[in-house]
Amino acid sequence: MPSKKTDAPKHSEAAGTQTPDRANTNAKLQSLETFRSDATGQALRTNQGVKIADNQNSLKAGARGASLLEDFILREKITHFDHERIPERIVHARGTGAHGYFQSYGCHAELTKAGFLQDPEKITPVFVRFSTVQGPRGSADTVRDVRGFAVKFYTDEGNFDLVGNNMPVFFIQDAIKFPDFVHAVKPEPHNEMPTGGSAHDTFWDFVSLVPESAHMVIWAMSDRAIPRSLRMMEGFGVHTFRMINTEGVASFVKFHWKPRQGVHSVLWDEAQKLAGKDTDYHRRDLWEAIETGDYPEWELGVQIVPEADEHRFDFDLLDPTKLIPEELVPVTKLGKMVLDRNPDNFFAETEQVAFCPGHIVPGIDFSNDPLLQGRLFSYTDTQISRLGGPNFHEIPINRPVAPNHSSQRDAMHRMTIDKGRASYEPNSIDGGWPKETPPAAQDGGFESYQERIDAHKIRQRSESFGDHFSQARLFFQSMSPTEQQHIIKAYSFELGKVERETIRQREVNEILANIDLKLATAVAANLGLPAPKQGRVQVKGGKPAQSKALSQMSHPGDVGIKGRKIAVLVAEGVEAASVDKLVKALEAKSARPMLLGPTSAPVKTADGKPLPVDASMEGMPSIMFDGIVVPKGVDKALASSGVAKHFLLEGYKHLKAMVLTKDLLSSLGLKEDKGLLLGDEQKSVGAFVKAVEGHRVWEREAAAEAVPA
Ligand code: HDE
Repeated sequence: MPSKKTDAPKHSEAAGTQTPDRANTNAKLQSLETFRSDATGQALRTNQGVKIADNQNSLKAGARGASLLEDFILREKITHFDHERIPERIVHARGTGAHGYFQSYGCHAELTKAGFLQDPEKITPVFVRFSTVQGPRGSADTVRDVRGFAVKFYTDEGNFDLVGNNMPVFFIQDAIKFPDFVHAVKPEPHNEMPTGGSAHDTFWDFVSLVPESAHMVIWAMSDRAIPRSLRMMEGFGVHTFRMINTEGVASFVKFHWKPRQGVHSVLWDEAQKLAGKDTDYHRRDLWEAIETGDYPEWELGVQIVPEADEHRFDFDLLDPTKLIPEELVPVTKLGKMVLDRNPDNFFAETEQVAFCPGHIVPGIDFSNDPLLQGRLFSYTDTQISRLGGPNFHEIPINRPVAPNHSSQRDAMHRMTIDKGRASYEPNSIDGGWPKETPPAAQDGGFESYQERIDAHKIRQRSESFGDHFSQARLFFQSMSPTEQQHIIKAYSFELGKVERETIRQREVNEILANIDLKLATAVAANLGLPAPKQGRVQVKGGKPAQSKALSQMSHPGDVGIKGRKIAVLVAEGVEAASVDKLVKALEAKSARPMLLGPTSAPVKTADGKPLPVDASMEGMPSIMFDGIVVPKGVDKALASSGVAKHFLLEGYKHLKAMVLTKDLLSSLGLKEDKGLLLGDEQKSVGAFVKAVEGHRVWEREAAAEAVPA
């Protein structure tokens, strides 16, 4: 049958769709990785290499006898098991990773001397870890939260970690407030609730008292916080960094990742349901996309500001609660990243990967952003307790591909056996090796940007960090009406879960009223609070007044419906030819159609043959799909099934593109619209594909309100 198998192909099959160049590079990289262990054809042994004859029974005095302490096989196995867990990350504990590569679009020598940005022929391996922030390792993927977007570039000059998020700003301006912020957003200390969300008193207490958080909080209340897929998120370096060329000329840069799949979200109702029905929704989506060869792709770009223009803006480039509107400084694309290989082992790779914003290479440097400066310390520090000592750079996933020799020695879990007698520099005993490389040499050593500093040692927030509302306002006013409504609903939902009325009122009066009075009034009404007359803060209102790039609607992507999941509902009596046509048409567009039946058993077609299905409608509800199509011959069977009707009505409510038959449409009581099409498969598929490309049928929102959830 034409249905695409849900059993994802194995690695090697997916690799078959890679370009020969890429397959070679992957094979070469993997052959260097001698630490990857494959037990196929190997005997079971103890950790000391002794072959094991019986892995079913411990050693006892007689078959019913007492266990014997001398059973070193039992003791070794249980001891290792007892220590299998390591501490999860204090934030960003829930994550998923993938391997891939980065390729520069050209030579960017004018901007930076970083080697991986000089040559379009060069392939730089990367490992990416996406994450949520608040929840523990086992929490749900689709909670409302910021997403981590951390990329490790294994460059020839050492590892470069771009440890960003899917939102371009942050909650606080100074690292000293980070523990306070994290304590406020994490589950409350007395009862460890809620898991994975910010809808609780301590979070809203903190952010309503700290106006610098206003901008990031409105991003977190927007659809950006409930992505449809990790493949459909933008990424941002957040802080201002520097890039430096061979002449020593520096520019300020802000990093951006632009997904070719577009920037899309699920609806809040879907997000909540998915958290229960598929906790691993994002993880699974990324994994399956890579296994089936739909490799997600992002373009790396930078906004470039010459050093001389540092003070050109009405905000401070060093303030991490501000973005540079793309209308003021457009994004220059430098290269692309493709994720094309799933990890072999979650723990060894995704869990043990250790990112640090301080991992940079020649040609890249920091700015004085006080949040970034704190991060430079924090990440290495946290790895020492999480990964058990300072040798975590020797764990395979963290090892640079560049050679690494130093006089650092010993410590817990040291893997390298350093030869030679001199573990100090300078030395004459080992010929002076390893030696420094002057920055001016070919492939020179790292040199910090020589920034002149002449200042008082002082604890003070710069006045230029003082405007907390202009960009939050810019964000709200740049949203489409639909996106604005979603933001109003998100604040209302979250604040509705806050027990203390003083906190709700404070957020409305002291924060929202300063962002936008319409927003504050609507949220106040939903909470039954008096509406504020005006904001208390005189907001400057920066330029521009609107930034189109902030709206997700401006990022539809350019890969059509590639990798989108489409449900094809089948039941007894289905016309096989109709299914065939639909599936072929969708596959021709690189979408992923799946046949769903009343159960997981094959259904009988109109000509009496069994048609295997991929899953049942209950097992894979409509929230897991981007569109729904109904082939011919199943009207009656679907109209008389509660599960099928729920599937279709829920899909309609969630604004999915659908192809239905006339009879089914009227028995569901729905009306045709731009994305609800009547099939004949052939005529409707073109319009259906267009509607899926649009992600959701936004025009349907008002009509869908009336349909029960
Ligand atoms: Fe992090 N952050 N962070 N953070 N962060 C961590 O490092 C920290 C910040 C981000 O997939 C921790 O290895 C401080 C901004 C990501 O492994 C920790 C401050 C941004 C990840 C830490 C910040 C991030 C982390 C926890 C304020 C976006 C996950 C475990 C000064 C630009 C990386 C770990 C992964 C992880 C500290 C603020 C992104 C505790 C002190 C701003 C994507 O070191």
